[in-house]
Amino acid sequence: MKNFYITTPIYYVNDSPHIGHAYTSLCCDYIARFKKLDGFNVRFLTGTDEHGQKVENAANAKQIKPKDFVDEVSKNFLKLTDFLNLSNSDFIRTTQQRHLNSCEYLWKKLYSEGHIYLDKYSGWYSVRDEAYFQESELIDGKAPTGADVEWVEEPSYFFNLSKWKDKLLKFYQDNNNFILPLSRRNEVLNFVRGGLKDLSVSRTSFNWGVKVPNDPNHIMYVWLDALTNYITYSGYGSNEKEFKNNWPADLHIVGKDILRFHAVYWPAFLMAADLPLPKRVFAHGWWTNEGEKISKSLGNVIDPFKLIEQYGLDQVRYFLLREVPFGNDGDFSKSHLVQRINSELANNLGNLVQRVVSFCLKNTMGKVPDHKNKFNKEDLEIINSFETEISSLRNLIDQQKLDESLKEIWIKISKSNKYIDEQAPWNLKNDNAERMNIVLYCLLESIRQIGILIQPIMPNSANRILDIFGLDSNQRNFNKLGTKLVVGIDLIKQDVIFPRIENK
Ligand code: ME8
Repeated sequence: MKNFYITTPIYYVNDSPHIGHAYTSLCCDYIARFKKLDGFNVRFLTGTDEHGQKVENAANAKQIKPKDFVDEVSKNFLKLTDFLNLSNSDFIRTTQQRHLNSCEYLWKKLYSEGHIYLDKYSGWYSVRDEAYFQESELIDGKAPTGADVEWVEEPSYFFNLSKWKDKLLKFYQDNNNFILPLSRRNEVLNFVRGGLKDLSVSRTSFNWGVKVPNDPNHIMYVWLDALTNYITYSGYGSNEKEFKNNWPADLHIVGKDILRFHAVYWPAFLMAADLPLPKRVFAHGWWTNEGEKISKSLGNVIDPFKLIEQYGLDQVRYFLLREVPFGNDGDFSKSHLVQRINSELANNLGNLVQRVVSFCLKNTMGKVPDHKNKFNKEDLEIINSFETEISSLRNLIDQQKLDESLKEIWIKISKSNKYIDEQAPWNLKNDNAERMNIVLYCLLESIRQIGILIQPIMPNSANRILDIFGLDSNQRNFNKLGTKLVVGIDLIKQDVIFPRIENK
């Protein structure tokens, strides 16, 4: 089996989970589930980023010890993982011993090879971004993200980032698709071409973090600590054999705001440590809420728990994956959500299933009817197009064209809807029962294939569709798309799969 390793960013525990976290995680889950159904040995990692000044400040504000604070808040992210029905293989926390060990191991490696040296930092720092900024980058005295910056002067270890500029540029050139989408790739290239300064990788003005080996007054820069999570999980510094098998990652999915850390700093750290580089970093866009930037001060933060409670998990999963071309910014609008649920889920998909199954329950004694191998051209198009469909889906998923892959499946659904209207089995009932049976067979077979294909998007609803045919779990993988429905099996009725939402 081929390996596939995908990661979400690890989330800061200074705050409650919001739609941005849910979105990144869902996109990864879609890809992870797709790959698993497609026969890959998938590892999918998510977790929480628990160190740094931002988290220490948040704990102080609540007058709680940082460790107690992160233990509490991390639970909310773990709960979200469950709530979103993520198929993650592990949930890493940067306060875990396994992670402290791998951070120390990496530091020692970088230090012993001469890539880290002690000096003094003086410059701007944004706690919200946990990032250093040069004077020239500030806009009206603030970080480009709008976050406040503070002047920091302290002894600091530096990573010799400047030395890696040419090697990074060569790597980007040799690996054209390392950074996607391409527009973001260009931003990164311009940044690196503009010259890299050595990066401060330790702080002394707070305590909450991984202590620098042999110099415990220094706390490792939270981004060096956080990025290391991806190799901690793979067994870096603890299990060489496992690490060889589990690293590099195939895909880091991140938000556009943290691309620089993943596409510049991370590859440079890895090169310096003589480690293979991840195969791809994909940066997705940001959501606004009904046209407005999402922020706590505006009070328009979208709570994923509430959203799912109100509209249903699979409905929200579908909407977030479908609404925005993956990589672009997008706007969250309740009316769009309701519209998509009613038209694409309830009408196009739900109705197709309901109509066909109810008709069979009345007219084929609730069984998969016999086709007698008398398929015509239209029939064969409905039941045999899965090969082109799955290969096109594979292509789209491997380029992270997530929304397009959903469109592709809905084209298949539309074709089945068109077929049912054109073939009109209800008109065949009285004088051509044989033809009616063939048409119904093809529709049921198409529904089975659709059920298989939508599993990574809407696992629960897909299972309910596949339960109609009483299929075992090993009958639900993509390599079973071609095994046609067995004539004569009983159909098991399901309640409405996607109820319509009535607008008040
Ligand atoms: O950055 N729309 O964690 P984080 C879409 N700990 N995505 C959004 C968003 C929005 N409105 N707001 C935030 C960190 N995000 C670090 C990562 S990885 C080694 C360390 C996304 O909790 C954001 O782009 O601040 C990012 O990918 C993710 O939420 C986590 O953000």
